[in-house]
Amino acid sequence: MNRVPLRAPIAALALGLIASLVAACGSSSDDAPAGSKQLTFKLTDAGCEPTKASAPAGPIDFKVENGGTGKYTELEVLDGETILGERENVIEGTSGSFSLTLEEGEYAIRCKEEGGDGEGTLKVTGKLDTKASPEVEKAIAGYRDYLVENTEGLTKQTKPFVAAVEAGEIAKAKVLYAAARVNYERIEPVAESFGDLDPRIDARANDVKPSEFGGFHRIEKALWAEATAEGMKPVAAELLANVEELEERVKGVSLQAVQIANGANELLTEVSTSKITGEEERYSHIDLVDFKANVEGSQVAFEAVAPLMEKQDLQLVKEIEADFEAVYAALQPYETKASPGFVLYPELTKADTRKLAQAIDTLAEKLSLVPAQIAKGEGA
Ligand SMILES: [Cu+2]
Repeated sequence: MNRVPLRAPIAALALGLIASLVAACGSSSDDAPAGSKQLTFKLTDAGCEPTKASAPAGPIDFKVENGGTGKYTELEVLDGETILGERENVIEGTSGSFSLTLEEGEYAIRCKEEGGDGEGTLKVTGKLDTKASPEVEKAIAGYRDYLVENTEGLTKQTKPFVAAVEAGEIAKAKVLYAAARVNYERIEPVAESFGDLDPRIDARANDVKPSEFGGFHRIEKALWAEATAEGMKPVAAELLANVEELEERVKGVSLQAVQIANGANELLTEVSTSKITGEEERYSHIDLVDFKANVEGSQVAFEAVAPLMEKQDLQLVKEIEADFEAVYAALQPYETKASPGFVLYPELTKADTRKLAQAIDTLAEKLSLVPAQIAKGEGA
Protein backbone atom coordinates (compact mmCIF):
# COMPACT_ATOMS: atom_id res chain seq x y z
CA MET A 1 0.00 0.00 0.00
CA ASN A 2 1.17 3.49 -0.82
CA ARG A 3 1.55 5.40 2.42
CA VAL A 4 3.41 8.46 1.16
CA PRO A 5 1.40 11.47 2.27
CA LEU A 6 0.72 14.04 -0.41
CA ARG A 7 0.68 17.64 0.68
CA ALA A 8 -2.01 19.81 -0.86
CA PRO A 9 -1.64 23.61 -0.75
CA ILE A 10 -3.32 25.04 2.36
CA ALA A 11 -5.71 27.23 0.40
CA ALA A 12 -6.93 24.36 -1.69
CA LEU A 13 -7.37 22.26 1.40
CA ALA A 14 -9.41 24.94 3.12
CA LEU A 15 -11.54 25.37 0.04
CA GLY A 16 -12.06 21.66 -0.12
CA LEU A 17 -13.18 21.66 3.49
CA ILE A 18 -15.74 24.38 2.87
CA ALA A 19 -16.97 22.66 -0.24
CA SER A 20 -17.48 19.37 1.54
CA LEU A 21 -19.14 21.02 4.52
CA VAL A 22 -21.56 22.73 2.20
CA ALA A 23 -22.19 19.48 0.42
CA ALA A 24 -22.72 17.66 3.68
CA CYS A 25 -25.14 20.18 5.12
CA GLY A 26 -26.83 21.42 1.98
CA SER A 27 -29.80 20.01 0.18
CA SER A 28 -29.72 17.18 -2.31
CA SER A 29 -27.69 17.95 -5.38
CA ASP A 30 -29.06 17.68 -8.91
CA ASP A 31 -27.72 14.26 -9.75
CA ALA A 32 -29.13 12.62 -6.62
CA PRO A 33 -32.51 11.02 -7.13
CA ALA A 34 -35.39 12.96 -5.66
CA GLY A 35 -36.11 11.97 -2.10
CA SER A 36 -32.54 11.01 -1.22
CA LYS A 37 -30.26 13.16 0.85
CA GLN A 38 -26.73 13.43 -0.48
CA LEU A 39 -23.76 13.64 1.86
CA THR A 40 -20.23 14.13 0.59
CA PHE A 41 -17.16 13.15 2.56
CA LYS A 42 -13.59 13.78 1.62
CA LEU A 43 -10.68 11.54 2.55
CA THR A 44 -7.64 13.48 3.72
CA ASP A 45 -4.42 12.70 5.58
CA ALA A 46 -6.29 13.62 8.78
CA GLY A 47 -9.19 11.24 8.14
CA CYS A 48 -12.73 12.20 7.12
CA GLU A 49 -13.97 15.67 6.27
CA PRO A 50 -16.31 16.79 7.64
CA THR A 51 -16.17 14.96 10.96
CA LYS A 52 -19.69 16.04 11.83
CA ALA A 53 -22.66 15.61 9.58
CA SER A 54 -26.39 15.37 9.95
CA ALA A 55 -29.29 14.14 7.87
CA PRO A 56 -32.99 13.47 8.18
CA ALA A 57 -34.03 9.83 8.61
CA GLY A 58 -34.50 8.14 5.25
CA PRO A 59 -32.43 7.32 2.18
CA ILE A 60 -28.97 8.86 2.07
CA ASP A 61 -26.48 8.74 -0.77
CA PHE A 62 -22.91 8.87 0.48
CA LYS A 63 -20.36 10.27 -1.90
CA VAL A 64 -16.72 9.61 -1.03
CA GLU A 65 -14.02 11.75 -2.61
CA ASN A 66 -10.31 11.40 -2.23
CA GLY A 67 -8.99 14.83 -1.28
CA GLY A 68 -5.40 13.96 -2.22
CA THR A 69 -4.40 11.43 0.40
CA GLY A 70 -2.53 8.20 -0.07
CA LYS A 71 -3.07 7.29 3.57
CA TYR A 72 -6.79 6.56 3.57
CA THR A 73 -8.88 5.04 0.83
CA GLU A 74 -12.15 3.98 2.41
CA LEU A 75 -15.15 5.24 4.31
CA GLU A 76 -17.43 3.19 6.51
CA VAL A 77 -20.73 3.99 8.21
CA LEU A 78 -21.12 2.07 11.44
CA ASP A 79 -23.80 1.43 13.97
CA GLY A 80 -21.72 0.42 16.99
CA GLU A 81 -19.27 -2.10 15.56
CA THR A 82 -21.47 -3.19 12.67
CA ILE A 83 -20.59 -1.76 9.28
CA LEU A 84 -23.84 -0.72 7.61
CA GLY A 85 -22.25 0.51 4.42
CA GLU A 86 -18.82 1.23 3.04
CA ARG A 87 -16.88 2.24 0.01
CA GLU A 88 -13.36 0.90 -0.40
CA ASN A 89 -10.48 1.66 -2.69
CA VAL A 90 -11.18 5.36 -3.25
CA ILE A 91 -7.62 6.14 -4.27
CA GLU A 92 -6.26 9.55 -5.23
CA GLY A 93 -8.07 11.08 -8.15
CA THR A 94 -11.15 8.92 -7.73
CA SER A 95 -14.50 9.01 -5.97
CA GLY A 96 -17.19 6.50 -5.17
CA SER A 97 -20.58 6.21 -3.61
CA PHE A 98 -23.00 3.98 -1.74
CA SER A 99 -26.45 4.42 -0.25
CA LEU A 100 -28.20 3.58 2.98
CA THR A 101 -31.58 4.10 4.53
CA LEU A 102 -30.95 5.26 8.08
CA GLU A 103 -33.24 5.60 11.06
CA GLU A 104 -32.89 8.16 13.82
CA GLY A 105 -29.67 7.76 15.78
CA GLU A 106 -25.98 8.50 15.91
CA TYR A 107 -23.67 6.69 13.54
CA ALA A 108 -19.90 6.60 13.29
CA ILE A 109 -18.11 7.57 10.10
CA ARG A 110 -14.75 5.84 9.87
CA CYS A 111 -12.07 6.62 7.33
CA LYS A 112 -9.05 5.42 9.29
CA GLU A 113 -8.66 1.76 10.11
CA GLU A 114 -7.27 2.64 13.52
CA GLY A 115 -10.15 5.00 14.36
CA GLY A 116 -9.45 7.88 16.77
CA ASP A 117 -9.12 11.51 15.63
CA GLY A 118 -10.48 12.13 12.19
CA GLU A 119 -13.34 9.79 12.81
CA GLY A 120 -16.72 11.40 12.26
CA THR A 121 -20.23 11.20 13.51
CA LEU A 122 -23.46 11.33 11.60
CA LYS A 123 -26.56 12.44 13.42
CA VAL A 124 -29.79 11.26 11.90
CA THR A 125 -32.97 12.85 13.16
CA GLY A 126 -36.68 12.46 12.59
CA LYS A 127 -38.92 9.48 12.18
CA LEU A 128 -38.70 6.98 9.41
CA ASP A 129 -41.60 5.02 8.08
CA THR A 130 -39.89 1.65 8.46
CA LYS A 131 -42.69 -0.52 7.22
CA ALA A 132 -41.15 -2.11 4.16
CA SER A 133 -43.33 -2.87 1.18
CA PRO A 134 -44.00 -6.54 0.35
CA GLU A 135 -41.69 -6.18 -2.67
CA VAL A 136 -38.84 -4.98 -0.47
CA GLU A 137 -39.44 -7.78 2.03
CA LYS A 138 -39.42 -10.30 -0.77
CA ALA A 139 -36.10 -8.96 -2.08
CA ILE A 140 -34.54 -9.19 1.37
CA ALA A 141 -35.95 -12.67 2.07
CA GLY A 142 -34.64 -13.95 -1.25
CA TYR A 143 -31.16 -12.67 -0.59
CA ARG A 144 -31.22 -13.95 2.98
CA ASP A 145 -31.86 -17.45 1.62
CA TYR A 146 -28.79 -17.08 -0.55
CA LEU A 147 -26.73 -15.98 2.44
CA VAL A 148 -27.86 -18.92 4.51
CA GLU A 149 -27.31 -21.37 1.66
CA ASN A 150 -23.76 -20.11 1.12
CA THR A 151 -22.73 -19.95 4.75
CA GLU A 152 -24.03 -23.49 5.22
CA GLY A 153 -22.13 -24.50 2.09
CA LEU A 154 -19.05 -22.78 3.44
CA THR A 155 -19.13 -24.78 6.66
CA LYS A 156 -19.77 -27.95 4.72
CA GLN A 157 -16.81 -27.38 2.39
CA THR A 158 -14.49 -26.09 5.08
CA LYS A 159 -14.88 -29.21 7.26
CA PRO A 160 -13.17 -31.69 4.91
CA PHE A 161 -10.56 -29.07 4.03
CA VAL A 162 -9.74 -28.52 7.69
CA ALA A 163 -9.69 -32.29 8.28
CA ALA A 164 -7.18 -32.76 5.47
CA VAL A 165 -4.98 -29.97 6.84
CA GLU A 166 -5.13 -31.46 10.32
CA ALA A 167 -4.22 -34.87 8.94
CA GLY A 168 -1.28 -33.36 7.05
CA GLU A 169 -2.71 -34.49 3.70
CA ILE A 170 -1.31 -31.66 1.64
CA ALA A 171 -2.33 -32.77 -1.85
CA LYS A 172 -5.89 -33.42 -0.73
CA ALA A 173 -6.08 -30.15 1.18
CA LYS A 174 -4.92 -28.23 -1.90
CA VAL A 175 -7.75 -29.66 -3.99
CA LEU A 176 -10.36 -28.96 -1.29
CA TYR A 177 -9.15 -25.40 -0.79
CA ALA A 178 -10.70 -24.00 -3.99
CA ALA A 179 -14.14 -25.44 -3.24
CA ALA A 180 -14.12 -23.94 0.24
CA ARG A 181 -13.29 -20.50 -1.13
CA VAL A 182 -16.26 -20.18 -3.48
CA ASN A 183 -19.07 -19.85 -0.93
CA TYR A 184 -17.13 -17.29 1.02
CA GLU A 185 -16.26 -15.10 -1.94
CA ARG A 186 -19.90 -14.99 -3.04
CA ILE A 187 -21.06 -13.32 0.17
CA GLU A 188 -17.94 -11.58 1.42
CA PRO A 189 -19.48 -8.10 1.93
CA VAL A 190 -21.85 -9.51 4.53
CA ALA A 191 -18.96 -11.16 6.37
CA GLU A 192 -17.18 -7.81 6.22
CA SER A 193 -20.09 -6.12 7.94
CA PHE A 194 -19.32 -8.19 11.08
CA GLY A 195 -16.20 -6.24 11.96
CA ASP A 196 -13.21 -8.49 12.50
CA LEU A 197 -14.80 -11.72 11.28
CA ASP A 198 -13.69 -11.12 7.70
CA PRO A 199 -10.03 -10.46 8.61
CA ARG A 200 -10.05 -13.58 10.80
CA ILE A 201 -11.23 -15.68 7.88
CA ASP A 202 -9.78 -13.97 4.84
CA ALA A 203 -6.88 -11.61 5.76
CA ARG A 204 -3.70 -11.58 3.71
CA ALA A 205 -0.21 -11.60 5.24
CA ASN A 206 0.13 -7.82 4.86
CA ASP A 207 -3.30 -6.99 6.32
CA VAL A 208 -2.59 -7.99 9.92
CA LYS A 209 0.24 -8.42 12.43
CA PRO A 210 2.21 -11.64 11.79
CA SER A 211 0.96 -13.06 15.09
CA GLU A 212 -2.66 -12.51 13.99
CA PHE A 213 -2.31 -13.94 10.51
CA GLY A 214 -4.72 -16.87 10.34
CA GLY A 215 -7.61 -18.06 8.22
CA PHE A 216 -7.71 -19.34 4.66
CA HIS A 217 -4.70 -17.49 3.38
CA ARG A 218 -2.39 -18.52 6.21
CA ILE A 219 -3.15 -22.13 5.37
CA GLU A 220 -2.85 -21.37 1.66
CA LYS A 221 0.65 -20.05 2.35
CA ALA A 222 1.59 -23.18 4.28
CA LEU A 223 0.29 -25.58 1.64
CA TRP A 224 1.71 -23.88 -1.42
CA ALA A 225 4.63 -21.69 -0.35
CA GLU A 226 5.92 -23.76 2.56
CA ALA A 227 4.76 -27.16 1.26
CA THR A 228 3.82 -28.31 4.73
CA ALA A 229 0.79 -28.39 6.98
CA GLU A 230 2.97 -28.35 10.06
CA GLY A 231 1.76 -25.97 12.74
CA MET A 232 -1.54 -25.48 10.90
CA LYS A 233 -3.74 -27.54 13.24
CA PRO A 234 -4.77 -24.65 15.49
CA VAL A 235 -5.16 -22.32 12.51
CA ALA A 236 -7.44 -24.81 10.78
CA ALA A 237 -9.54 -25.32 13.93
CA GLU A 238 -9.88 -21.53 14.30
CA LEU A 239 -10.93 -21.21 10.69
CA LEU A 240 -13.72 -23.73 11.14
CA ALA A 241 -14.89 -22.00 14.32
CA ASN A 242 -14.98 -18.64 12.53
CA VAL A 243 -16.84 -20.03 9.56
CA GLU A 244 -19.42 -21.55 11.92
CA GLU A 245 -19.71 -18.22 13.70
CA LEU A 246 -20.42 -16.56 10.36
CA GLU A 247 -23.14 -19.11 9.62
CA GLU A 248 -24.75 -18.32 12.97
CA ARG A 249 -24.52 -14.56 12.65
CA VAL A 250 -25.96 -14.42 9.16
CA LYS A 251 -29.20 -15.93 10.46
CA GLY A 252 -29.91 -12.92 12.63
CA VAL A 253 -28.49 -10.18 10.43
CA SER A 254 -30.80 -7.29 9.67
CA LEU A 255 -30.70 -6.30 6.03
CA GLN A 256 -31.88 -3.45 3.88
CA ALA A 257 -32.49 -3.77 0.17
CA VAL A 258 -30.06 -0.94 -0.40
CA GLN A 259 -27.31 -2.75 1.53
CA ILE A 260 -27.77 -5.70 -0.77
CA ALA A 261 -27.32 -3.34 -3.72
CA ASN A 262 -24.17 -1.89 -2.13
CA GLY A 263 -22.88 -5.43 -1.63
CA ALA A 264 -23.27 -6.16 -5.34
CA ASN A 265 -20.93 -3.24 -6.00
CA GLU A 266 -18.46 -4.19 -3.27
CA LEU A 267 -18.06 -7.60 -4.84
CA LEU A 268 -17.00 -6.01 -8.11
CA THR A 269 -14.51 -3.80 -6.28
CA GLU A 270 -13.18 -7.06 -4.82
CA VAL A 271 -12.71 -8.40 -8.33
CA SER A 272 -10.81 -5.39 -9.62
CA THR A 273 -8.60 -4.84 -6.58
CA SER A 274 -7.76 -8.38 -5.51
CA LYS A 275 -8.55 -10.87 -8.30
CA ILE A 276 -7.52 -9.13 -11.51
CA THR A 277 -4.28 -8.27 -9.73
CA GLY A 278 -3.59 -11.81 -8.48
CA GLU A 279 -3.31 -10.32 -5.00
CA GLU A 280 -5.72 -12.50 -3.08
CA GLU A 281 -4.61 -16.02 -3.96
CA ARG A 282 -0.94 -15.19 -4.21
CA TYR A 283 0.30 -18.71 -3.31
CA SER A 284 -2.32 -20.97 -4.90
CA HIS A 285 -3.06 -18.61 -7.82
CA ILE A 286 -6.70 -19.69 -8.01
CA ASP A 287 -7.78 -16.04 -8.33
CA LEU A 288 -10.14 -16.73 -11.23
CA VAL A 289 -12.11 -19.15 -9.05
CA ASP A 290 -12.71 -16.31 -6.59
CA PHE A 291 -13.32 -13.94 -9.49
CA LYS A 292 -16.25 -15.98 -10.72
CA ALA A 293 -17.61 -16.43 -7.19
CA ASN A 294 -17.52 -12.65 -6.62
CA VAL A 295 -19.38 -12.05 -9.87
CA GLU A 296 -21.97 -14.73 -9.08
CA GLY A 297 -22.57 -13.21 -5.65
CA SER A 298 -22.85 -9.76 -7.17
CA GLN A 299 -25.34 -10.98 -9.75
CA VAL A 300 -27.56 -12.69 -7.17
CA ALA A 301 -27.54 -9.55 -5.02
CA PHE A 302 -28.44 -7.44 -8.01
CA GLU A 303 -31.21 -9.78 -9.16
CA ALA A 304 -32.70 -9.74 -5.66
CA VAL A 305 -33.20 -5.98 -5.76
CA ALA A 306 -33.73 -5.49 -9.50
CA PRO A 307 -37.56 -5.83 -9.29
CA LEU A 308 -37.54 -2.76 -7.02
CA MET A 309 -36.15 -0.54 -9.77
CA GLU A 310 -37.70 -2.05 -12.87
CA LYS A 311 -40.48 0.51 -12.90
CA GLN A 312 -38.03 3.39 -12.65
CA ASP A 313 -35.41 2.13 -15.08
CA LEU A 314 -36.04 -1.17 -16.83
CA GLN A 315 -33.48 -0.23 -19.46
CA LEU A 316 -30.70 -0.08 -16.87
CA VAL A 317 -31.74 -3.44 -15.44
CA LYS A 318 -31.54 -5.01 -18.90
CA GLU A 319 -28.15 -3.45 -19.60
CA ILE A 320 -26.72 -4.68 -16.30
CA GLU A 321 -28.02 -8.18 -16.96
CA ALA A 322 -26.33 -8.15 -20.36
CA ASP A 323 -23.10 -6.87 -18.81
CA PHE A 324 -23.07 -9.74 -16.30
CA GLU A 325 -23.35 -12.15 -19.23
CA ALA A 326 -20.48 -10.34 -20.94
CA VAL A 327 -18.31 -10.85 -17.85
CA TYR A 328 -19.03 -14.58 -17.81
CA ALA A 329 -18.25 -14.72 -21.53
CA ALA A 330 -14.92 -12.97 -20.90
CA LEU A 331 -14.08 -15.50 -18.18
CA GLN A 332 -15.14 -18.56 -20.13
CA PRO A 333 -11.93 -19.05 -22.20
CA TYR A 334 -9.99 -19.57 -18.95
CA GLU A 335 -12.22 -22.29 -17.58
CA THR A 336 -10.74 -25.78 -17.33
CA LYS A 337 -12.29 -29.18 -16.79
CA ALA A 338 -9.63 -30.10 -14.27
CA SER A 339 -9.51 -28.74 -10.71
CA PRO A 340 -9.57 -25.91 -9.70
CA GLY A 341 -11.77 -25.12 -12.72
CA PHE A 342 -9.74 -22.21 -14.09
CA VAL A 343 -6.22 -21.59 -15.37
CA LEU A 344 -3.90 -20.26 -12.71
CA TYR A 345 -3.29 -16.54 -12.48
CA PRO A 346 0.35 -16.51 -13.73
CA GLU A 347 -0.84 -18.02 -17.01
CA LEU A 348 -2.76 -14.84 -17.82
CA THR A 349 -1.08 -12.30 -20.08
CA LYS A 350 -1.35 -8.54 -19.62
CA ALA A 351 -3.79 -8.46 -22.52
CA ASP A 352 -5.92 -11.13 -20.81
CA THR A 353 -6.21 -9.24 -17.53
CA ARG A 354 -6.90 -6.01 -19.41
CA LYS A 355 -9.83 -7.63 -21.21
CA LEU A 356 -11.22 -9.02 -17.97
CA ALA A 357 -10.82 -5.66 -16.26
CA GLN A 358 -12.68 -3.92 -19.06
CA ALA A 359 -15.65 -6.28 -18.78
CA ILE A 360 -15.77 -5.68 -15.02
CA ASP A 361 -15.43 -1.89 -15.38
CA THR A 362 -18.29 -1.68 -17.89
CA LEU A 363 -20.54 -3.60 -15.52
CA ALA A 364 -19.34 -1.75 -12.41
CA GLU A 365 -20.09 1.64 -13.92
CA LYS A 366 -23.75 0.80 -14.43
CA LEU A 367 -24.14 -1.24 -11.27
CA SER A 368 -22.91 1.75 -9.24
CA LEU A 369 -26.15 3.54 -10.18
CA VAL A 370 -28.32 0.92 -8.52
CA PRO A 371 -28.03 1.65 -4.75
CA ALA A 372 -29.33 5.21 -5.10
CA GLN A 373 -32.32 3.94 -7.05
CA ILE A 374 -33.05 1.30 -4.45
CA ALA A 375 -32.66 3.73 -1.55
CA LYS A 376 -35.13 6.03 -3.19
CA GLY A 377 -37.70 3.24 -3.51
CA GLU A 378 -37.06 1.83 -0.06
CA GLY A 379 -37.26 5.09 1.84
CA ALA A 380 -40.29 6.38 -0.01
CU1 LIG B 1 -11.77 -12.34 -0.26
